[in-house]
This record gives sequence, structure tokens and C-alpha cells, in this order.
Amino acid sequence: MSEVEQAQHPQIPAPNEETIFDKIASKQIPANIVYEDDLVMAFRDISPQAPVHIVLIPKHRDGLTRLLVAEERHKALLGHMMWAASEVARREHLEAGWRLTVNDGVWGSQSVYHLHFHILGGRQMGWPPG
Ligand code: IU
Repeated sequence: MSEVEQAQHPQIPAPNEETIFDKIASKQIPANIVYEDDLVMAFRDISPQAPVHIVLIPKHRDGLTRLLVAEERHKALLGHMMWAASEVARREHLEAGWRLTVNDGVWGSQSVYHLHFHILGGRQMGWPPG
């Protein structure tokens, strides 16, 4: 399989298959939760890449394995995720600046196929990203 073909065929979970993030959302697996409401949960990344590194997930994946597959019906949830990211940034006092990242697909370095935002802060970010 070529590199491009491989990138087009990542390990996508089946619709009813639980991801590690489903288990965190249902509290089967503990996490350091910093924000939670009916739709989303934010918790500290187990392998932080910055002094503040928080993962924000929809509690119910609803087909959103990755941002690329978002449909019209997901628009309200995606908007809510953006608002929740801003709320987390405020709670973490990231006024000096922060970064919101979505790693999407193989070439985007996505490892968990349950949509999530990375909220990164507490240090100067570089550009371009690696
Ligand atoms: P990625 O964009 O799919 O590569 O990000 C997944 C992130 O989830 C990554 O930063 C992991 O360190 C993080 N994570 C976690 O916080 N807790 C876990 O149990 C697992 C991954 I698995």
C-alpha cells in the first residue's frame, strides 16, 4: 500500500465500537476532568505537550471519528465545542495566548478516532507546526 493509500485508510472504529474517549466520557476510565456539560468533556492530556494540554471531546461520537467526516447535522455540536474550548481557555487563564488543534487522519497525526480538540497553552507556540 502506498503512503497516500495508507493515509486514506486509518483504523476507524466501527459505529458502535467504544473508543478510549468513550470510556473516559462514561467514566469507566478515570481522567483529570476540567470541564464537563451535557455534550462535551475536557480532561488533561496524559502526555502533555505544553504546560496546559487539555483534550476536548464530544461525549457521544455520533459518527465523528474525525473532523473530515462532519455532516450538516453536526454543526451545532461543533459550534458548542468551539465555545467550550474558549471556556476552558478562560478557566485555565490562557489570556497570553493558546492554540486549538485538531489532528485529523494519518497525515494529521491523529491517533484516537473520536473527534477531539487539543487546547494547548502556557508557553510560546512555534509556527509552522511539526
Ligand atoms: P491525537 O490527536 O489523536 O494524536 O491525540 C490523542 C491525544 O489523546 C494524545 O495527545 C494522547 O496523549 C491523549 N490521550 C489521553 O489523554 N488519554 C488517553 O487515555 C489516551 C490518549 I489512549
